Amino acid sequence: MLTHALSEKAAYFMQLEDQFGAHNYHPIPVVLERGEGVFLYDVDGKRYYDFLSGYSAVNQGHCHPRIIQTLVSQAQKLTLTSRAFYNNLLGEYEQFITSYFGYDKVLPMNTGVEAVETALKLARRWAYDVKGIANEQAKIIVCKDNFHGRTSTVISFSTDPSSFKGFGPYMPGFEAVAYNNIVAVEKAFQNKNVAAILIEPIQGEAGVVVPDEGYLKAVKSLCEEYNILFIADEIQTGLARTGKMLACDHEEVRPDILILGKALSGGTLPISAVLCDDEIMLTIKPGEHGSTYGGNPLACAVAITALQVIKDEKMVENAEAMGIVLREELAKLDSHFITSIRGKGLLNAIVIQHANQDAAWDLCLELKANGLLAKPTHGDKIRFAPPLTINKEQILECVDIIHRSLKILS
Ligand code: IF1
Repeated sequence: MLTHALSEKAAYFMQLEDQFGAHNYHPIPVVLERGEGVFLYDVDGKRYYDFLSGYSAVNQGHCHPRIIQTLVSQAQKLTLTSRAFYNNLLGEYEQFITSYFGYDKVLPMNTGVEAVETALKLARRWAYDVKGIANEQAKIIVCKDNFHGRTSTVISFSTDPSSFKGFGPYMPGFEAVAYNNIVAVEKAFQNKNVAAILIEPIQGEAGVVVPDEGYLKAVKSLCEEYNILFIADEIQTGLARTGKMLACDHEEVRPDILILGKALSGGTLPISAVLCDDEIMLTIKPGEHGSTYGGNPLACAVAITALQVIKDEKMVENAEAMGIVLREELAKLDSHFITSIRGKGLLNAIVIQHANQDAAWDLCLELKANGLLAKPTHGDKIRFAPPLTINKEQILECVDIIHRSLKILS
C-alpha cells in the first residue's frame, strides 16, 4: 500500500479536524500552512505545486502581493457597513466591474451558490414582471451532471445523488436536460413557462466536460428565439481560467445573466457577483434581496485589485498558452492508464483507467509524495488546474512529476 509516512505534526492537525469537525470531506492527507504563487507548503516545510488552486479560486496565485496589500490596507480602514448605509467603495467597484464585463448593473454577494440563488431569483422575477409568465409557473432548465453549489434549492436540481440524496423535499420549477445536446434544449424550450437556462460553459465537477464547439452559441440563439434568459455560471470557468476572460468568450456568447465567484477575490474572501442589464436587474426592488456582507468595502477593494491583476499580468494569455503546453506534454507521456486528457486553458482533467478502483486516489498520494497536489473527482478523474501564473519551466517540471508518479500504477 501507498502509505507515505506522515509527520507527528501533520497527524495531530488531521486528528483535530477528524475529532471536532463535521465529516463532510475526505481530504488528501496533507496539512498546509503557507502559500506563495503556484506553491503550497505543508507544516513540515515541504513544497508542492498546487494543481487545484482552491477549486479555481486562486487563479492569481497564492497570497498575491497586490491583492494582499489591498486586503490589509483596506482592513485597517473599513471592512463592513452593511447596505443600510452607503460606503465609498461599493459604487466605484460597481462601476469598475460592470465596465470590465460590459453589463448595466451588478449585484454583489459572497459565496458562489448565493450568486447562483440570486440569478435564479432574478430569472423568476423577470419571467413574471417582463416576460409575463403566470405567477408561480416559471420553469428553469438546467443540465444533467451540473454543479452549482450546496443550498437546498440548488441541490434540488442536481442529478448527483451524493449532492441531493436524503435532503428532500426539493424545490420545484427545474428541469434537467442532457448537457451538450442542443436538441434536448430546443425540446425543453417548447414549454412557454420556461424563463431561463442555467449552464456551466464547461462542467467542472462532472470532470471538466467541454461541450462541442458551437453548443453554447446554439443555446444562446435558441434563447433569443424563445425569449429565454441564458444564465452562465462562470464561477469556476471565468476570470481567465480557461484561456479567455470568460469561458463563454470562446464562442462569443454574451450571457443575459453572468455569475462570478471564486477568483473574484483571488482566494482571500468569499466574493461573488451577478451581472445583467437593467431590464432584468431592476425587477428586484429595495428590501427584496440582499445579504449582510454583500458589497462590503473590504470585498469591493479586494475584487477591484483581483480583477486588475488578471489583466495587468496577462493571465488570460498565459492560461491559454500554458494549457496548450500542459495538454501536449501530458499526451507525450503516452500512458495507457490515461484514457482522456481534456480541458481548456488551465482547467484540465485526466481520466485514469485501471483495474484498481482506487488508482486515481493512489496516484494523487504519489503525486503528493513527489511534490504536486491534485484531487480525484468521481473516482477516476483528476483535475489539473494550477494558478494562472505558472510558467513553462514549471509546467514541464510538473509533467515530469506526473510521469514519475504514474510508475506506481503498473
Ligand atoms: C465544494 C466541485 C469545484 C462551482 C460552480 C457554483 C459553485 C461551485 C460551477 C458554488 C463550487 C466547488 C465547491 C466545493 C467543490 C467545488 C468544485 F468539485 F464541486 F466541482 F470547484 F470544482 N458553481 N465549486 O464549481 O460556489 O458556494 O462553493 O462558493 O466542496 O462544494 P461556492
